[in-house]
Amino acid sequence: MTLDEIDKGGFQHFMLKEIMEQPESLRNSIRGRIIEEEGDVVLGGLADVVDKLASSKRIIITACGTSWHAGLVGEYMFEQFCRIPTEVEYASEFRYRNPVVEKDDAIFFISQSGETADTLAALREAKLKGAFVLGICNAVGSSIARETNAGVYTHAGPEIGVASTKAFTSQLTVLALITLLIARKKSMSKIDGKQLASELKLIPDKVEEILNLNDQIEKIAEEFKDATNFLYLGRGYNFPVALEGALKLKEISYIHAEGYPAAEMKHGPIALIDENMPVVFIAPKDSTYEKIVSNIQEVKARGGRIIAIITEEDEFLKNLVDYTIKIPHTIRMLMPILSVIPLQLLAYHIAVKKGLNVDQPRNLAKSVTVE
Ligand code: G6Q
Repeated sequence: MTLDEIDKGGFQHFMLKEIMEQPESLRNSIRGRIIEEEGDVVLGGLADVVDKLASSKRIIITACGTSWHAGLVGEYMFEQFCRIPTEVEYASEFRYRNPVVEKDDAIFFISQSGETADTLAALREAKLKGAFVLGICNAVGSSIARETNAGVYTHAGPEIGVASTKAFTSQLTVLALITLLIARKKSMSKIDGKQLASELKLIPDKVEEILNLNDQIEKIAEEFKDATNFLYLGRGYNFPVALEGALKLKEISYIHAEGYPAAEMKHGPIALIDENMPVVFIAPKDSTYEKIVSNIQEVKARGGRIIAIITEEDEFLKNLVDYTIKIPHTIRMLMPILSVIPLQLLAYHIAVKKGLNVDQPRNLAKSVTVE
C-alpha cells in the first residue's frame, strides 16, 4: 500500500472516497480481462481450471456480510447464463452443518479481506471434504486467496472504510466476468457474449453519472435522517441490493433497516408500514416493473414515504412516490452494480448528518477474524 492509497484524498471520510473511487476500481477489475471482439474473457487465475468449472454440476457460493450479498447476485448470474444450479450459504452455517459436497461441485469463497474467520474455516472444511475450491478476494496474498485451488482477484484496491462499498461492486463485476467465461464455454453465442462484454465495459462511466447525483441524494438524506426504521425492497437481481442497502444503513447510521424481496412484503413486513416507515424501492424498467409499481401503490395506500430508484423518466412514479433517483439503464445482470450506488450514498449522508463515525462504526471491525 502506498501512502497515497491510504490517505483520504481530500474526502471527509474513507467511505466517501471509496464510493467515489468506484469508476476507477471497476475499471481496474475489468482491465485486460475482456476480449470484446470475441465476446469472451480471460481470467489468468482460472485458466487451468476453466473446463472443470464449466462442467461443474453445482456451484456453491460461501461468504459473510456484504460479500454474501454479492454471492446472491452471483447465484442469479450463474443460473441465468451458465445454467448451473447454484446455492449461496453463509460461511458460518456452511462450516458447522456437515454440508454435502460432491466431486463435481465448485465452491466459491468471496471475501474482500481474504481473512474472515468463518469464511476461512468454511474453506478448510470444504477442502477436508475434497472439494474444488475457488476464491474471489480483494486482498492479494490473503489466506483465502492462498488456500483456494484457483481464483480471481477483484483489484478494487485497499478498502479502509468498515462499510464495504467499492469491494462489493468489484465482486459483482468479477462474478459477471466469471459468468461470461463459463457461459461462453457452454452455450452462450459469440453475439450474446459480445453484447454482455460491451455492456460491462460501459458500467464504470455509468457509475460516474450516478455519482454526480451526490448532492441530490444528500438532500434526500436530510429528509430521512431522523427515521428510526427503513425498509428496502427489490425484485430479482435487485433483491440482494435491497439487503445490501439495508446493511449499509444499519451499520453506519444505527437505523434499523431490513431488506426484502418486494413480493414478500405482503407476507409480513406490510404490517409495519405507516408514515414513520420510509421504504426504498429499487424499481428499474425491467420485466418486474409492473409488479414493483403495484407494491409501491400498496405502500403509498398505507401512508409510507417512498424513495424509488428508477431508470427512466417516469411521470407516473414521480407523482406516486416522494423522491425518485434516476440512474442509467443496463442489462438486468449488471443492474446491481448501478442500483447499489445511490444506496451507499444515502447511508453515508444519513450517518454523517447524524454526526456518527462513518469509517469506524461502533462494534464493527474491518476484518472479522474472530468466530
Ligand atoms: C460490510 C462489512 C461486512 C463484510 C463481512 C465479510 O459492510 O464490511 O459485512 O462484508 O465482514 O468480510 P470479507 O468480505 O472481508 O470476508
